[in-house]
Amino acid sequence: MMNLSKFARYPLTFGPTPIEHLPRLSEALGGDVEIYAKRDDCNSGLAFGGNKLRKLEYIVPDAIASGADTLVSIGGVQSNHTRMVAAVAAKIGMKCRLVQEKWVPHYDAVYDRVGNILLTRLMGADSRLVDDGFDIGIRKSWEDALEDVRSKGGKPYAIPAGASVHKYGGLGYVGFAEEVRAQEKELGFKFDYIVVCVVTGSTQGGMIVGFAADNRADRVIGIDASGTLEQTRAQVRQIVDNTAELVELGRPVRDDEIVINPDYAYPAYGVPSEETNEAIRLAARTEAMITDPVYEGKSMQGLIDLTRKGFFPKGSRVLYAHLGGAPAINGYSYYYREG
Ligand code: 5PA
Repeated sequence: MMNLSKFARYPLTFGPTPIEHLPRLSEALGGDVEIYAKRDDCNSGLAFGGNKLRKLEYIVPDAIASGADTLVSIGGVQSNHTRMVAAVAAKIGMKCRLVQEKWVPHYDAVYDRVGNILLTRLMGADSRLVDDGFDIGIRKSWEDALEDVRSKGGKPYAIPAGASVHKYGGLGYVGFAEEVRAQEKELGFKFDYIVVCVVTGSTQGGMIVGFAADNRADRVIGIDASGTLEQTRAQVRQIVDNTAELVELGRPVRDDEIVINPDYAYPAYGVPSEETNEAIRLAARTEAMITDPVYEGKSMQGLIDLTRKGFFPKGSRVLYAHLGGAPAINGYSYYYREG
């Protein structure tokens, strides 16, 4: 019914990620819904891990086969994705050239010194800051970086923002769905909903294809953190179609199986609202689970608000996909100076 195993996979993660019950958070939200987290934030020993490694496991074999010597990618100043590309380059012995754009109107004094970008530099990546603003699409600055590597005699391998519109970008999160199904068998129950942050789209896109195989793609609730809903939705659609064909899902995915909630992305990509910060504090204080102000804090905010509003019927089991991203919180210290 679906064929993921035909694709080469280069292991970068520890293996299946744990599913953790969050009883104190569930209780704090009224106790009518049981909340669990799948800890993809703890998936690897490579530079704190996160969702990008699942995607990159299916991209690295193609990069190696291409004969490239330099991975080239793009993100914001505090991009988790570029941290992960830098980590993978170090691990497989390639060079790494990164374009880091001013995606976020945020001005902590050390924003471009700490967290993700600090780790990225530490791992030896050639990281260049440029002035362009937020856009999840293919960027000129990225094309320029590829050309720059070529002009210096290097052989670049191109990885787009979030590893999303890469032909194999969606495969990793098809694997996530297969992993959840196997874990559900052991747990003896199935999750009613999965909550996941969405920006460049291949995390949720892959999950949608993976869960379409047992007809519950519409239970994957994407929480938009991009603030550019139409573009993100169109990109998810494209990734779903491409990935469904690759793994031979055997049927088209309907539009109503792609669920993205835009209500928590305010005030802007990369900027937390007061409610985002309250969500980050609640997860930290009930479960010591650290979420960041750009991505997981917003999906946590969505999870909390939807639970309080009664969106999930009483007795539901909800799986929060924790995709990583905690290092960025260091670039936002002013918000949390009193906790
Ligand atoms: C990111 C993305 P997608 O981009 O696959 O939709 O995933 C959203 C997401 N959570 C969710 C975390 C921790 C993320 O890092 N990060 C990007 C980055 O440059 O880091 C691609 C935007």
